[in-house]
Amino acid sequence: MKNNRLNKISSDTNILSLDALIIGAGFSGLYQLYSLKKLGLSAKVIEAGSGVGGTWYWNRYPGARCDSESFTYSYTFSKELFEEWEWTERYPGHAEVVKYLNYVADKFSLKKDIYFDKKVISANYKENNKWIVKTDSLEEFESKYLITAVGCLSSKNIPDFNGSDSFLGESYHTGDWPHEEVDFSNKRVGQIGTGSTGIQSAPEIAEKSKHLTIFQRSANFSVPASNYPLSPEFKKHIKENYEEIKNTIHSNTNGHFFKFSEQKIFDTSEEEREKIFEKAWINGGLGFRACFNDIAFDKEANDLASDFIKRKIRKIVKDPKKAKILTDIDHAFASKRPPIDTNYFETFNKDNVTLVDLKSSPIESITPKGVKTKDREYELDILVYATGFDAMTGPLLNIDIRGRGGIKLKDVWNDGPKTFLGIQISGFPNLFTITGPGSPSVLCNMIVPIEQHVEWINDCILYMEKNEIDYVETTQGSMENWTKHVDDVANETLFIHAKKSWYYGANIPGKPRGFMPYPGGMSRYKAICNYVANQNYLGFKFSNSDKEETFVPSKISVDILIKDLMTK
Ligand code: NA7
Repeated sequence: MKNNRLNKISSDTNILSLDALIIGAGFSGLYQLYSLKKLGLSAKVIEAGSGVGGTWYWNRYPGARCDSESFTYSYTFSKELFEEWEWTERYPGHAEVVKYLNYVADKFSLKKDIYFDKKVISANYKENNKWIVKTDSLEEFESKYLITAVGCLSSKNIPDFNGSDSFLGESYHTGDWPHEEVDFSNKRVGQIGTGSTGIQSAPEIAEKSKHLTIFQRSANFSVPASNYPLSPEFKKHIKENYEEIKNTIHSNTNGHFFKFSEQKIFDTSEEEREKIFEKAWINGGLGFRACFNDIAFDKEANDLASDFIKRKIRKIVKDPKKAKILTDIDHAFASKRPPIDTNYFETFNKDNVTLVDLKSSPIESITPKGVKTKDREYELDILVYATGFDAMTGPLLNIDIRGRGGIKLKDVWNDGPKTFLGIQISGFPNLFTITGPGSPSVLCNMIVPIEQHVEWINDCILYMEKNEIDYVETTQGSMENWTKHVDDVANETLFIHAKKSWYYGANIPGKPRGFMPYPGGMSRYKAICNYVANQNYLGFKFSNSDKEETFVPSKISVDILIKDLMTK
């Protein structure tokens, strides 16, 4: 294996020279570091936070909790790790996830290879097969491979309201929550946003504050999480069933343990249907949408599920005016990311909670005292922005990434993100983007695509090192075909009934619209990736700096490959 760049400081400069540099120390970055070290490569991670955790390091708002079940939100690459870690609840809270990642980092001695408190500001590809990476503390690194592990939901979105800076109270974005406890006692709190995050934080803030005003622009579906402490028997069961759990989540279409029912909604009587919905509601969680085979695919079936949830909301929320605002939902169930909650709708029955319908009375400005809508001003001590993220592209475009000939990623993605498999971008050799746009990532239990991506990238790097290849780069055609394929598949799904969602980039003014994650399912995606690798990396080209294109891409075009695989 070619390995002549180990940890050496270039003699003429102060640049640390590495085989691989990884940006981000969350789930992706930690596993990528572990994997590359196993290959014997020199690799380091640069992380903006002071600790490991990535998204979970920053998202520590009240109620922050994973919506994948804990036993599936675990790495499966190490049986020993899987068997020795014990989750305490059905869904892990943010502090427990951070604890888990610290445990992983310590177990595999990863922290010594992580630079904390450093933010990558630029990454430039130089023609001599080197990426030059700079941080905000002005260090420079050079590496053959650059791997972004920056997460999909890590670039916060703070809407540009008139007078945003004028508020004299405290204001926080949920995705950049302070490490010190925020004291809500006796405070009048305003929360803008009712997505997955706002739905988690509102009940907790209402509990702790004098008054909570929830500003809702779009009503949202939510299903009870039905969280509970895990029993000793269940913990034992998890440890004893590592293989089955691993195989199930890695072969399932969404990376979760639950499977979609075989039963179709219109094959059941009304009475039977109601019973099935009721059982799924009590069981709670993301599995609700799988209680019938067709909720996620057939609009009429989906309408029945939507109707069931709306009836539940009306039953829970005592004030019919509030219930009306909360059920005025403009999208199909699960066509936006479906939140799961603990007492969200019940929160609106509390005397100290006000619901403001921004549809009828939009926010006009943020004032020194609080929030002014068309109808009135709400005086606040604390303002919480639960306003989401510049998803998938934001974390990458926050870094000034320039590829071959100085071409800027920002310019390449001017009309919307384009990748091949979500993993590579033409013009950016040896750059791998874990869970980039075009990967299934955010549509799945994230750990599953993360492990798959890291392993695929590792195999590709191993292939290159064994064959003494200097660079790998996807082709423009592969990228165009894949991006079109992602869009075509999205057009066949119910996602088109929520074109205002962040999946389409619609939450960020000026962001190009296009469905970003791959909606064809994790199992199909994995089959495509494996096929690509088995065909000597079909859709990619390899070459050496001294020899032009030693490896020629296969003649089979990627669209033929996709068509072929889609019919299997
Ligand atoms: P989301 O799902 O993007 O939700 C953001 C919320 O903020 C949503 O209710 C938005 O209303 C609202 N929002 C955004 N901009 C505005 C403005 N300008 N005015 C009023 N309201 C606004 O982000 P989350 O953090 O909740 O969830 C993101 C993911 O993180 C989630 O799927 C989990 O995987 C973790 P809108 O619906 O756009 O009308």
